[in-house]
Amino acid sequence: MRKMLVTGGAGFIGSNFVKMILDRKSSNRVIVLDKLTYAGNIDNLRGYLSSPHLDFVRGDIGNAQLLDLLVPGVDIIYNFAAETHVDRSILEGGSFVRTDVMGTFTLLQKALEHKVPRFVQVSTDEVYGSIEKGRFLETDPIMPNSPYSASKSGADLLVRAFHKTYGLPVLITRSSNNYGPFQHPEKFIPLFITNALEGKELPLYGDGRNVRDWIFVDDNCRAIDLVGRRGKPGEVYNIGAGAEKENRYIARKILEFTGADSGLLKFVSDRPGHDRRYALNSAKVKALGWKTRTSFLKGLEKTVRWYSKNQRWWKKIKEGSFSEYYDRMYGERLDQAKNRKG
Ligand code: NAD
Ligand code: TDX
Repeated sequence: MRKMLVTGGAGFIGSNFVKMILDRKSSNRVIVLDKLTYAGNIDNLRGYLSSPHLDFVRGDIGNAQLLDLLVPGVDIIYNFAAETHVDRSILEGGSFVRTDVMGTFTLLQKALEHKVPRFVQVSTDEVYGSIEKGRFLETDPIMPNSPYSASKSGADLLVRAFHKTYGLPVLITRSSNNYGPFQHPEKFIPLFITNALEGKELPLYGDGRNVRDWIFVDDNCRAIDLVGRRGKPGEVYNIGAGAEKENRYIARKILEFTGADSGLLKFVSDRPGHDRRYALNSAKVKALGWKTRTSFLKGLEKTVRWYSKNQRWWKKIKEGSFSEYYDRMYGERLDQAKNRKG
């Protein structure tokens, strides 16, 4: 029996990961530690909370006393917990530094103190910054451009330092943009799908030609699990599906799949410091035996279907404090877009 500590296990990727592990019906025991911030959602683990293989603890990865209770005897830590939305990091970066940098530091300290044999840091391709041509390799320098990616980079550097200095057996995964069921509707794909389903405008930043390398969440979860089991301590693994798409292409596909009016698409003022393009070389994780199973259009169709069928899940989120955030982030931008036309 392996005992796993999964932080951020009530978020989008973390909850998909935990459910994948529990669905395997092995003897593994999973402890989820999650603060349940605005982005964390206990509903994401519905149907699994009564499992004898799962313990859910609400708490902060920066709480050293709590970690002293949870970490002893753990075989592997997967650190998914983070503040994750670039736009929010532009409005207020403090919580990103506190959780992504300081929280990870506390978790590393406790992993070291309690001699945890494996520590997987779930990082992102955004730490590399933007690339015009070609694809990032694990050996490329870190050049973050947003307070979010700078905080994740800080965490990556601490993780590396704990390996070099103290020999902590760490692994870092850097995946590209995930999409799929249970993603918070603040992010691009679920925001556009749910707005389209509600007949609301789809606010596309800048010229809509920024490129992200999209990966279906299940594919990333399988890769993270593989790196946790077979990866080499001290190493970084890129995880990308090689599905590089312009945002405007995705927006149009979402309009097509939802059957919404194409007039809903609005070009609004750009995100400050907006990275133009992300693309990853994932040969290293492929050499461990991983490959993608879900193509982009299949994954997008599946995702549109999931959001169409699970309206209660996302309406509950959108009707809450999210609406204040939405007005702050998009109100003026959408007004300006209307005035430009008029
Ligand atoms: P998410 O925002 O959906 O979930 C984050 C989870 O962490 C939430 O459940 C939240 O409650 C929890 N959390 C936040 N602060 C915490 C704290 N101090 N202590 C304990 N729990 C806390 O994010 P996600 O999209 O699922 O991302 C998960 C991880 O994957 C993050 O580390 C993110 O940087 C990384 N990542 C995400 C993507 C992506 O496209 N979504 C891509 C690459 C890497
Ligand atoms: O309303 C929008 N309009 C728009 O044009 C939003 C929310 C986004 N966009 C654009 C910005 C990006 O070019 O869509 C693209 C994707 O945006 P996000 O979903 O905010 O993702 P991104 O900024 O690329 O960061 C994501 O991928 C890497 C995650 O949020 C991070 O947590 C992850 O590390």
